[in-house]
Amino acid sequence: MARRNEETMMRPPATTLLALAVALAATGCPDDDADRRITTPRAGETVTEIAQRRGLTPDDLRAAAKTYMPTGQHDPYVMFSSGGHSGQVIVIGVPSMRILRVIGVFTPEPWQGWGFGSLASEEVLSAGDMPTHQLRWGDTHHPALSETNGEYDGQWCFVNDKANARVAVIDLRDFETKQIVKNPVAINDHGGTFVTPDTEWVIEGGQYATPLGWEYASIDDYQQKYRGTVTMWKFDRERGRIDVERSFTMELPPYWQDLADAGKLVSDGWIFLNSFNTEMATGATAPGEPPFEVGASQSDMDYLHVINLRKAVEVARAGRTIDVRGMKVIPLETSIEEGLLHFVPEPKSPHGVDVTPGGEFIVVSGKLDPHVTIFSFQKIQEAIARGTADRDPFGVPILPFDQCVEAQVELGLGPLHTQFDDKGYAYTSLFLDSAVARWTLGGPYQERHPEPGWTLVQKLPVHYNIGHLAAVEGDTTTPRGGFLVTLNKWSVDRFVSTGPLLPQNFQLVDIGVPGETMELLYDMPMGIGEPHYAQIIVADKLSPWDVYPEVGWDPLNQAPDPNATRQGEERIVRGDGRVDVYMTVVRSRFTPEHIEVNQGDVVTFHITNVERAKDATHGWGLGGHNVNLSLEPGETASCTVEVTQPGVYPFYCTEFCSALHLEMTGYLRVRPVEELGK
Ligand code: CUK
Ligand code: CUA
Repeated sequence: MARRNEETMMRPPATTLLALAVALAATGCPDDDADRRITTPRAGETVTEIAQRRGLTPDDLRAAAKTYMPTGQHDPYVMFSSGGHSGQVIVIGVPSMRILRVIGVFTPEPWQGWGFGSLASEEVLSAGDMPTHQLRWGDTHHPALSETNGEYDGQWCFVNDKANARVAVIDLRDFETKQIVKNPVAINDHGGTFVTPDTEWVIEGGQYATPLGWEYASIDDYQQKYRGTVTMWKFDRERGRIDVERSFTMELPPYWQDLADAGKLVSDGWIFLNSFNTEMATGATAPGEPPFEVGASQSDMDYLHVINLRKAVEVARAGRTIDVRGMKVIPLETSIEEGLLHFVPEPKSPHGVDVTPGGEFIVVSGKLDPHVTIFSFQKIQEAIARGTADRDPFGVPILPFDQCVEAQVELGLGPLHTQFDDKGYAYTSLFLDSAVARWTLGGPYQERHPEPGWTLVQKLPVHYNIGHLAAVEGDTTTPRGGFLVTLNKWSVDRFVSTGPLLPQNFQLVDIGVPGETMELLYDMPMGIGEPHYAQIIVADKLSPWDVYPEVGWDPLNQAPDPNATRQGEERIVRGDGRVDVYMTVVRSRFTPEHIEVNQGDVVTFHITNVERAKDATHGWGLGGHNVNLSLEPGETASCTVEVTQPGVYPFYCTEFCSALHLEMTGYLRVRPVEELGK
């Protein structure tokens, strides 16, 4: 069904469009008053007349026909986008570019009751806290869908928090966050999350070097005491959790590790991580000294880190680690001794690192180099076998650039990130050029396209300053092609102004046709933080639940909740300053709806939505207490309130669930201490 959708999306009815094109070419835009063009339709207008009235060109109509999802129809693809400093993950239908859902991850999200009183959400969020204080904000960068054999399997989504070096696990049965782990070694991260082809490991590379384990060290001791990191989080698919005990970190030189990617197929078992500031600049520590911007951009080459993950796992299992705040850390000397880490020079102030679908090549972009550099995995292996006397200041072997490079392709200014399609093309974002470059892969991909390998085919302007880009399953072993979404940082003039803070611009691009035919289709304002990376999955691979499997379900543990309440068994249990309210919810009442407690009581509500109808979600908002729960059909949620302020507090259903939704309310009455005993 969805496959049929895909195909019809790619081929709009040609005859209709041709007729429109002819008609539109013959006339012009009737007037330039945009408002009047919209508000003065005539009865029985044809598509051509509407297009004429609105001043739409044939290209506009083609684009519309490629993106429009008729009412009630589903998108064939789903994009999981990081939410940047919103701290969330945003789920978007492609090609319609409709937001389907925002998933609360690192930042409280009121609609889902995420971090607004629900004990389950507090448990997840507080697991990511610092020992001394709460963290309730995150900066999500790179979502990673779980993979089986290098293909998305639609089961899990991971995402990192750059600000605080945390990783979250989202269960795609209910699209909710189940776990947040705080990295005990690093305080911030960037090169995460990227998964190995069977999701055994979730990679989290560091960013700005700091002393390990959140220690203090003077900036004068940068080279001695500051370190980079990469953490391999072990994912336990059965439990649906990262297993911290079986995870480990590798200590790296104090370069700023940036993006990471896992090898696949021929390069399975290896990890590639690029870096900048191999100059080890320490910034303007005194007036007149060069800022980081200058100091970290001096060298022509930085280092691609080539890591033998399989061997690193053995070394960690053999206990050749030190303990840093409970995390096993492989010391840099051990990595060098065991041959876990090699460097390959990469030009210049690199940003993206992306492994080709078959795992043969590693594509690196240098922000300050107009080329992408393509390294051959096989050549890197041969160079490792050959050995090298060249070492960085920490003793890490540096493989000769010329022995590892396969090709360089000049694309334009500010190349960042690369995606792949099914036709042997690669797509690289050009930040400074504000463009997407389509270029050809060589080697085993040569037969898929007519052009010579390793050549630029087309540059498509985008608006503006593109960061990441995402093609359909474009970083898997089997990319689909079809559509590409560009995640543009600036929107400047693309939308109605909403003041000095502008949305980002997601642009949908048709990449379904080979050659110089990429076509810009649609602008989507993204006014929710600044997304970085996104991944697009075929919608058919997702099989989320319609309602929770049984009434009284605990979504955090995906199991029946011991505090679930059946209808007829609702009750209030009191004792020793504690009150437990076992409540049910159904259209259109709470049972019980009157609860009287004493000032100072600690009241825990265990609320079960007994509905089995799809979409029959209720909310539970309690005035004056910063509490809102979302109760999806079957769900049991709990929430604890310490009632310190006497008064009468209505609670009510926050989802408009039925005709008598407004009647769906109750009172929590808190008797003042002076009244007690009267
Ligand atoms: S990064 Cu933002 S454009 Cu954090 Cu992957 Cu490159
Ligand atoms: Cu339940 Cu409104």
